[in-house]
Amino acid sequence: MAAHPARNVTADEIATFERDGAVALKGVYQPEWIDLLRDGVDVAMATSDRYSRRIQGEGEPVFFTDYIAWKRVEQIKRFALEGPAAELGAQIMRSSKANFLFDGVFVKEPGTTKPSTWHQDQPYYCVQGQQIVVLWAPLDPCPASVSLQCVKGSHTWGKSFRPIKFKDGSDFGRDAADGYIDPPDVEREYADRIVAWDLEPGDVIAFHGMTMHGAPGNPGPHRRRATNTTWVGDDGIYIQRPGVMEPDFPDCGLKPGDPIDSAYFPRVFEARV
Ligand SMILES: O=C(O)CCC(=O)C(=O)O
Repeated sequence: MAAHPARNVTADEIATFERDGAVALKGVYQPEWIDLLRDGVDVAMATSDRYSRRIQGEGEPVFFTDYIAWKRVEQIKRFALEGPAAELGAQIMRSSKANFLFDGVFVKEPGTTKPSTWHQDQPYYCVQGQQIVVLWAPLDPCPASVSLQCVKGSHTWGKSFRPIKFKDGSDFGRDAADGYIDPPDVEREYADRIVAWDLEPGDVIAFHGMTMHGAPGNPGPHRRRATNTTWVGDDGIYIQRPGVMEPDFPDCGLKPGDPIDSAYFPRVFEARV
C-alpha cells in the first residue's frame, strides 16, 4: 500500500480545485519523499531516455525536462508507486481510485530565461475525462515569481489548445480541423486570472488536465527543481489524438475507449469500501 499524504485535502481545497482548476496544497508531501525526489532528479539528469531534453536557449544554463523518467529512475518509481501522491490525487479528484499515468521533471538552473510555454496538458496525450489531475511539486523553495502559474477557470472553457513544444514552438500535427485552436496570448488577455503561489518543498499545486498553465524563466540565483505526477480517476479513458501524442505509450495495449486502468497504468490508490 502506498503512503498517506502528510494531511488530507480539505473540502475548501476541493471546492477551489473544482472552481479554479488549480489549488495550492500546503505541506502535503513529507520531507523524506522530497529527499527521494531530489535524488531521483539527479539520476534523471545524469542519464537519459527518449523524452530527456535540455531545452535552454543558446549559451544559457540548463533547462532540463523529462517525461516517464520512472521507467529508469528507481527513486521516481518509488515515489510514484509507494508515495503519498496517489491518495492525494484521488482526494482532490473525488475519485474512488487513482491510476498513475506518468511523471515529469522540470529543472531550471539559475539564470535560465526560457519560460515554460502556456499550455494545457491533456491535449498532448492519450487521456480524456474530467478526473485527471497533475500534482506539481517544487523541490526547492519556490517564490511565485518563478513558480508554476495557472489561469483560473480555464479548465471550464471547453477549448483544446494546439499543443506546442517548449523548445521551439513547433507543434504535433493537431490543428483547427481536428478541434485544436491556437492558444491565446495569456499574459495580455487573461492577466487578471493568472494565479501563482509562494511555495516550499512539501507543497503541491494540483491542477486539472485542461487548466492552462506555464512558468516564467528562473533568472535568480537559486535552482528551481520540480517534478510532477499525473493521476487518472474513475472516468479517464484512453483516446487516440491526431498527429503525434507526447508522451505516447505505444506498448500500453489499450484501445480507444478503454478505461485507464491496467497494469501498464497502475492503480496505486483505491478507496476502501
Ligand atoms: O515546471 C515547469 O516549468 C512546467 C511544468 C508543466 O508544464 C507541467 O507540470 O505540466
